[in-house]
Amino acid sequence: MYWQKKLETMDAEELRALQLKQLNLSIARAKNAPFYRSRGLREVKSLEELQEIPFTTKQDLRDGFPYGFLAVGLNEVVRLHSSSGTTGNPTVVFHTATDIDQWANLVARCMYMTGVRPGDVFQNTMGYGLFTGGLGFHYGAEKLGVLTIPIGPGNSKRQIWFMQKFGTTVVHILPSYAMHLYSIVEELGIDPKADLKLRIAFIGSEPHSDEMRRQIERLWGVKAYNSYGLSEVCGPGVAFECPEQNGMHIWEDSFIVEIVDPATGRVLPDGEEGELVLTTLQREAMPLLRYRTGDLTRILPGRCPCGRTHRRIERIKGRTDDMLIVNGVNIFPIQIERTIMRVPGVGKNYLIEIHEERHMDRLHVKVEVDREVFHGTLAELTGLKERLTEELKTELTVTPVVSICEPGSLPVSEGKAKRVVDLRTKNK
Ligand code: DLL
Repeated sequence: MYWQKKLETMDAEELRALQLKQLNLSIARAKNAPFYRSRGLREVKSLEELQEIPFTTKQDLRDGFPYGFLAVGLNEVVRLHSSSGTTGNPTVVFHTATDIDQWANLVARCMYMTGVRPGDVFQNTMGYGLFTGGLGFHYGAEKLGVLTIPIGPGNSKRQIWFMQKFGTTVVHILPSYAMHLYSIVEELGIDPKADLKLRIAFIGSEPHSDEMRRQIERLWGVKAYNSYGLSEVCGPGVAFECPEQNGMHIWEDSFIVEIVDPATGRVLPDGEEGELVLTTLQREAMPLLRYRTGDLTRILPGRCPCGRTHRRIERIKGRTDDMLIVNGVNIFPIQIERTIMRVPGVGKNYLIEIHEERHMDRLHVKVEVDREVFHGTLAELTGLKERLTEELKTELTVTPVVSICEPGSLPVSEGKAKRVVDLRTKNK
């Protein structure tokens, strides 16, 4: 059963007692890893004492490459995953058989929460291999007892063919790919609502706005659930939306959650926005203590009407290093997405470019429009461009240069979407 009622609805005090017990186990395990051994860790008497332990950063993981964080013997490790670093050593994460099982359990719990049951047909379009999106969901879905199609990413026509032939009901997909795949469905003259059996989409692994989620739901005729995770602490299955679709429950029997000020590292109270810091409570091969995820969010106050007591984090706003500074103004790409998605007929794909023009930054926003819109009159297109410019200016306080682009003309990547191209020489 993956409605784990006792664990999922535990009262706060009980949950804290469980966390403290597990935290000391994690500390004891971590001491076996060369990195933590050198930190002289000791047992903690209360959860508050966790704050005395220094943070672990992505740089620490890179410096500890390849085995510096391994806390068990190699004979106990059954798998490694890695995150796609752009510079330097990649981040490598090890798993024991128990780690894999516990991770699958979390994913199964997430899927069950949204109503997936044996008898569903689950198409997993995320990448298999070192990336955790594919295998993470695969093991979770099989554990739940659901027919799983390990199709992986790409080959859009084949994706749709599988959906039709096998009557796929649940899909795991990058939000950017869900938008792109819709354009292929359209091209093929298929109406997903009438011709497919899809009812649920799991979307995650990259920042996306609620507006984009609602578009995906509307276009595909599904309920789309936000799914958050990172390979350093397992992969998908860390935090997930319940049917309320209001924030993601973060599984506090497996992780201790802190939100800190990214500049000072000070722990912030619930409700304040900051960087998410995670401590693993179950992991054997590679426990992490106070890992700085780099992701910006906040803990939503109050209890969720669904009855689960594990706290909810708000949709990820971006990473601390995603923030763009355009002529001194701070901008998160997601603000741009949110704004363009609100305009009908716009935004299935978009690209943000920052140019340098006469020593000033210039923000360019390129947006694809729907085919009917693109073939509209010049006056209509000019009107649309003006409206987008105006709305972006109101949201960002910076006036962008908006370009209207033909559907299918902007780059599509097989993995996570690359939404920002910074062409400023000072950022090279
Ligand atoms: O992206 C794990 C995953 C796979 C999550 C499939 C959900 C679905 P990494 O490749 O290590 O792992 O990237 C982790 O992606 O720190 C966030 O910055 C970002 N991210 C993940 N989920 C979300 C989300 C997987 N729902 C990094 N919203 C994280 C926004 C997300 N950003």
